[in-house]
Amino acid sequence: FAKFQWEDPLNLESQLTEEEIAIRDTAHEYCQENLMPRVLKGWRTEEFDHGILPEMGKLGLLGPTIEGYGCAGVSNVAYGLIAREIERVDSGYRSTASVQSSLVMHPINEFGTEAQKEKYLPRLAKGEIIGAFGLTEPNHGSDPAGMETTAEEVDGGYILKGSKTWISNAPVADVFIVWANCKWDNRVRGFILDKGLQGLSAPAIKNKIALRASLTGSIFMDSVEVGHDALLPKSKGLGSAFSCLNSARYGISWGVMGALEDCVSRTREYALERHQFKRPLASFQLVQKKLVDAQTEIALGLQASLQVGRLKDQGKLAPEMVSMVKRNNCGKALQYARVVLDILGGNACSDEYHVGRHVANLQVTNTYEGTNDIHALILGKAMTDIPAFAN
Ligand code: TGC
Ligand code: FAD
Repeated sequence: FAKFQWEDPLNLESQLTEEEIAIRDTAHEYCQENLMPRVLKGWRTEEFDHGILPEMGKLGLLGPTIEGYGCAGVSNVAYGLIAREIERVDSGYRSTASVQSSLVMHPINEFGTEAQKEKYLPRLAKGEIIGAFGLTEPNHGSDPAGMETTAEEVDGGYILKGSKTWISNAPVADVFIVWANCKWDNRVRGFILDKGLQGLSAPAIKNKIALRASLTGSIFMDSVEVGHDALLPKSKGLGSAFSCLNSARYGISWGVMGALEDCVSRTREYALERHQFKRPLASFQLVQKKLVDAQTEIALGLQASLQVGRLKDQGKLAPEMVSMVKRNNCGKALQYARVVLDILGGNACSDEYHVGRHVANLQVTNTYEGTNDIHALILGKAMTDIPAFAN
């Protein structure tokens, strides 16, 4: 028999290419040596660390699946492995990176003109500029089809009016991908807005109780005038916005497994060291069950994401597959991070033990990019052909 490795129970390592292992190792080393020492400050102060994206850019971690424009052009599995390593430290840092890669660089690459790609992608890849993605509105979260933001065609370009809320990176963004209902044909399209445009503002939402190391804000568009070159011309309908979510949701399915892995490894070590009733906590059956349940979900969740990643690389992806792994992995990560948190006893309360921070973050990952229940309904529609969310 092979020796059982508890940290990689189903030997995921054997399913990765040499290139994927090298990228994973680079990301792991960077995250543990450079992000981990900064996370408590970021969490406590809600301050954005402007050094981080350029550092990630230097290592090729931003927009890594894109070919050309200074991007690495690696597999979707490699992209997932990067997300897992970043989120092993903090979901907020992963959020910052996945918005940049999947929600800003991806739509520019998919729906933009050559000039837009040349203008934005190399700088986004280097982390010189920061991007944000505005789909959610104050009155339209799970149901973006009802969005109130509009674009009107005028001489020389467009005027955008409306607001977006709960937007990652918005307060520090240099470039905004904003989705608006176009008045001329009532279809949703994407626009690139540069920071500093008259009528455009992006104030921070402060005092969050989760994702504190990543900035979140609103986007207000008070008759913002842009040229024709702001339109992403190949974006056609809400499906274009959703196609960006496929990529980000897929990355999140890997990322949250990284967060849960960190929770398990920290609580396992704690359980081995801490004694009660003259025995290590790890010797109690109830404690072992908590660790085993969580580690089993990690092993299964990673296998599922790996399979979806391989299918994505082969062009055989169905969006419902992404809904399944996003929903399952986010739900399981939240549930089991909460279970192992109990192992810390009173120390669960301290941010220095890190697991409570992951639990708070994982509530958000289970909500954004489509809530757990919305993904259940997407899958329910696929199984029954009846859309439970529609009239
Ligand atoms: P529906 O009629 O189902 O679809 C409208 C059009 O879109 C197409 N489509 C997709 N295309 C590609 N990929 C997908 N996953 C797609 N899902 C749908 C569909 O084929 C159709 O195309 P066409 O050509 O026929 O027009 O639309 P609906 O309005 O009924 O949608 C329902 C529902 C619930 C599925 C959808 O509204 C939904 O997914 N809601 C959740 C909203 C959401 O996920 N928001 C995320 C905001 S961004 C964010 O949270 C970033 S956090 C980032 C971070 O910090 O990491
Ligand atoms: P609602 O849609 O009001 O849902 C509230 C509850 O009702 C949920 O439990 C939901 O599952 C349930 N519900 C809604 N409809 C149904 C239904 N038909 N059947 C059953 N239950 C239903 N958005 C962006 O566009 N860009 C970003 O960068 C971004 N970053 C975010 C960062 C953070 C920290 C957070 C918290 C959110 C972010 N979001 C972002 C927004 C996020 O995508 C939305 O919060 C999410 O889609 C849910 O929308 P909502 O908050 O309006 O909840």
